[in-house]
Amino acid sequence: MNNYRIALLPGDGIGTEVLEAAWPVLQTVARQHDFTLEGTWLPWSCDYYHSHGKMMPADGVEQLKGFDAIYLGAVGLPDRVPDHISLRELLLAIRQGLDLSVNARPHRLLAGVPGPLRSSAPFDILCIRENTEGEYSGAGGRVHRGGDLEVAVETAIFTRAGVERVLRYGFEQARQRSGRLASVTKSNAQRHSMVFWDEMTDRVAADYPDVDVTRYHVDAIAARMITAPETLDVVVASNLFGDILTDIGAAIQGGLGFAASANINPTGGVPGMFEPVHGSAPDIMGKGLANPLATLWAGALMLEHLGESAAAADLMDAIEEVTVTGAGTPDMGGTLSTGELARQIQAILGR
Ligand code: GGG
Repeated sequence: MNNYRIALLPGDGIGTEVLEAAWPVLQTVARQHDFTLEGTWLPWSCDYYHSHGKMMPADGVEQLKGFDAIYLGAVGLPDRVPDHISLRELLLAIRQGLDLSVNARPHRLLAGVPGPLRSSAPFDILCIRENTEGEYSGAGGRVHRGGDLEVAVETAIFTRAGVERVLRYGFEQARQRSGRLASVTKSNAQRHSMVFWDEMTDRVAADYPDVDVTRYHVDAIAARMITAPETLDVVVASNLFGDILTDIGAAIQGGLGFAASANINPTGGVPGMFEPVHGSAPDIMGKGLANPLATLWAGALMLEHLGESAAAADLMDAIEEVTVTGAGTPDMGGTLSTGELARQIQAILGR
């Protein structure tokens, strides 16, 4: 029987609530499919920062290498730790430390979820966001702090290896899906990095003559995701552009409560990290209002990545067996709490 060691990082705010709700559901589906999930809860968070002066131990990334996957809730409590510290020292540090170069985010409507768009045309978009460099490289600095001559510089770094590997992953996905790929830049305005991205797209496309490539500027594809999402399939974008586009993706699939995310290193050898796209939502924390579906969907992505495809499919089916009834948390127009919604799904899986 396969046993998978999972690092559980609830993090902050509703991260704890959604992960605590989702974890028993994953254990149930594992039991039904004859494998086990052995969870280790790691308290790395803004609270941890207050008692230790850092978001995770100095050897945190090394510790994570001992697991098969990382299941994360949310990071950040701006009243306690500035967001640029909590995000960079935990979420971005793990992505960069494990070289999780691909952030894959599926956007489609779950059964029964109306979504906000006027058109009822079904859409199924896989956004692939470059995850370790680009605009979030962390390079830059500030001088003359607080003075009239103050300068802030943030340098976006695009490496040939970094751009090529995320594009290549996108082309592989496109090949397995509809054979269509959208490459996103702003190369009319950003004449160095984004022209380079276009050139790399052409270079990689030469190895995938069966994939139909369309180039979009980020503003144009942002509008298209709202007006005609059914025309898009695999979308590959830089770290910042992907971050923004996947919030639009979340919005058109009904909200951030539905959006799941897989951070992976396509070369393997390190654990992937699976998380809801949403943050810690301090305004609703502790109230049982958080939607656990994004975290459960992220759990399905984790099971798929671990090679447990049948369990992942069963989990998604159970989620949709509930959503199709209209039952849900308040953000879905329902009355269920975080735990109640997760337990309904668990009950279906345990049948
Ligand atoms: N669920 C993880 C989380 O807390 N996300 C909040 C966030 O700000 N993420 C930024 C990012 O994905 O780069």
